[in-house]
Amino acid sequence: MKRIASVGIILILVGLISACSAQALSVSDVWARPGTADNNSAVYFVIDNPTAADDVLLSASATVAQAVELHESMMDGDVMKMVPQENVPVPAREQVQFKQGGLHVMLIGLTQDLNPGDHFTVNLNFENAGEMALDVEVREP
Ligand SMILES: [Cu+2]
Repeated sequence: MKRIASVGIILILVGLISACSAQALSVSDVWARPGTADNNSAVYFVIDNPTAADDVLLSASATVAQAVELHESMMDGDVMKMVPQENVPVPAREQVQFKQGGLHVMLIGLTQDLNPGDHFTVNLNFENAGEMALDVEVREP
């Protein structure tokens, strides 16, 4: 009887641990617009933070561009302009969308052509979740 009880407790603990590990920050729907060498492109995705802790996207890096910046597009009167972001907060239990006309990872000065179907890597650096390597697919918008 005692033994059955302790097995039960162990199963509960295992269940709790796997529930916790499933609740990690994740990034999905990763894609980039096509571009040619020396021009610019942008990377889009969705960050999902199911955890109880706020996180912050601190920076992004990639070898396919000379510079990589966090930007947000916004309307200034009739003109769409891009504003560099020092970082992007990802609050607890929220999703943050990087999408056309909004937040994006700007690839400045491409070191190679990006054609539809190509894949490359972008690294995101989060305050809590740490470094995350994304497989990016180039796609027509
Ligand atoms: Cu931009």
